[in-house]
Amino acid sequence: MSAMLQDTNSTVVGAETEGELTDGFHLVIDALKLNEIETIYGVPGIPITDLGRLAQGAGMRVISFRHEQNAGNAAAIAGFLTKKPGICLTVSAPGFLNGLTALANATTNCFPMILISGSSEREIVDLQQGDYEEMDQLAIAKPLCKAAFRVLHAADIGIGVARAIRAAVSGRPGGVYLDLPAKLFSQVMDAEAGRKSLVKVIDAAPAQLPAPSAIARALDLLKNAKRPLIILGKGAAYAQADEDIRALVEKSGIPYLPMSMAKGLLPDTHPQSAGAARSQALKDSDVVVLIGARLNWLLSHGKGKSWGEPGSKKFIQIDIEPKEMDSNVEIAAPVVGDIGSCVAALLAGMGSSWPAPPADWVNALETRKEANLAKMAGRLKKNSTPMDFHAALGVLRTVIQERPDAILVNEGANTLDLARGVIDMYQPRKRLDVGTWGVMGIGMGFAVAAAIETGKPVLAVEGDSAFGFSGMEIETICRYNLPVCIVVFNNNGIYRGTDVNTSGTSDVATTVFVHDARYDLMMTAFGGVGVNVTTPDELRTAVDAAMNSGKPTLINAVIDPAAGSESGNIGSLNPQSIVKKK
Ligand code: ADP
Ligand code: TZD
Ligand code: MG
Repeated sequence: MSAMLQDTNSTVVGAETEGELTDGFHLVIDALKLNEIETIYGVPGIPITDLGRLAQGAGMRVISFRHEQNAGNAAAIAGFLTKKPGICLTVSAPGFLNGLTALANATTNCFPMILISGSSEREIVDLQQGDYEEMDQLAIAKPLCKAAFRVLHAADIGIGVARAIRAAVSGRPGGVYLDLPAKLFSQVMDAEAGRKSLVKVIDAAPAQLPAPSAIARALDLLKNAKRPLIILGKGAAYAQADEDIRALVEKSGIPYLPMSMAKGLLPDTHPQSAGAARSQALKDSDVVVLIGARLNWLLSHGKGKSWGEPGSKKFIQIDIEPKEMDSNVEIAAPVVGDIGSCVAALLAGMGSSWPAPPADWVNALETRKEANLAKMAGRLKKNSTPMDFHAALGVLRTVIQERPDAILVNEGANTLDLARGVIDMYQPRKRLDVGTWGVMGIGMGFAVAAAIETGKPVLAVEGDSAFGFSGMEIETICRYNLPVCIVVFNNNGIYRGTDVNTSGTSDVATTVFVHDARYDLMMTAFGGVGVNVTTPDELRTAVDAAMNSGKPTLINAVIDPAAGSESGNIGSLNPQSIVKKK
């Protein structure tokens, strides 16, 4: 059937070559380039095949994936890493829907991205007459992103792209959908008029200064705290105000906790890090400063057992989104603005001397931290066969310690939760993971974009289930020869590989995979390096070789199938049947 369909080809020579006419294809590319967007992540097909082709021809980096969800995840994390919207380009209906999960996830995580999708003809879609890949994409995207726009006329491409960029990065960042119907691409207009129609966005994410009264209120509360705590979230990592955030933490002397993707904003080995005394820090603190972190499920909504006695806590919250305040509990001192401006204002307001937090509080956390770290050190050294999670993670902890500029991508359940605790991070925005939703499938998309956007080596630590969601992109990694080392923690399944089907039929249990699978052999199929390892020493040798060579590598790390626990660290969220049927 597809042979009978004609792809939409540009009938016009580019504006640069003839200087008279331009078309929708070229205007989209020119609009992106004018706004310094240089990379597109996507999957080709009708009606955007030529858009990718021409963008590549015009000097953009166009990275073709095997599935749109992975391209979308790549775009989203590119946005997080660069503060510029990452671009994902998809075909109509099914391609669009495949990209939509990533768009929704980006919005949930406050990552700026733009999903640009081709779509079918409006006249036919709106009358539901059955066009090729017919779907009312704009209506479907709208509730899942920050903003959604459709462009019908070539002359409006410039303003459409500009609106999409501004919507993605201003205020709370998030996902934007841009709908470009097939007919738009071949619309022709005068090249000079086309050039004039383009818009270079001025100050896309304007600084938002906090009110001086809000800063004074926050400092007043903080100064009188007996057991203050700072929590850094991924908004703080995104803001790229690294120096000032560090200065605020150090000048105040207050213990801090990094949320998962804020690890490394200050090195995890920093003396003020309370990461290893997290439970006690949350429970016993009296004034908590949230910097770019929401009081959502990841912080038990700011209340309940993990936060100690009801009413024992006062919150100072720094966030760009005013309606984030009081979302779960009362915020005693809301500081609304961008983190760079807010932290700078707090620093200025602290003056030249600031009282150190009470020593008994700092010492109590320090004692707990040392005890917990000592406990963990013993577990990391275990040399059991098969390896448990800690034995394998002890190796990867050293790898990152020795290569602090490498980027760590991490997903899974046990593989995620234990790696987060074990692997110290030393630099900002080096840990990329499942984020607010705890979504599986970000792995290979994040790994590709991390390598492309930063040029740094990437270590992707993946549960065997997690890896499967985006595993086909190892071909993409090999195709672009990216310095990505994937370590699959292979415990034969989801959480554990030891579950039993109680029905007596021959099907395996629902959480169990093929035993002793060799994920490494997948990598060799595409010319990458595949290694199977069963001991910490073998793991160490294989990861070192991969990180040193920069060659695409997949290491199948055999993990004891009985070592994990159901749902990793969040078993308490997992409803389980208490009714036993005969
Ligand atoms: P974590 O999961 O690490 O706790 P969240 O994703 O819950 O972090 O919170 C990130 C918060 O940071 C969001 O509420 C978002 O509005 C905020 N944010 C993102 N960028 C900025 C910025 N530049 N300035 C201020 N707040 C920001
Ligand atoms: N689907 C999606 C998109 N996201 C999810 N989070 C899940 C399903 C449910 N889920 C988890 O929350 S973790 C996980 C799934 C399927 C996989 C855990 O298995 P793993 O990790 O092999 O990746 P461990 O190390 O075996 O625990
Ligand atoms: Mg597993």
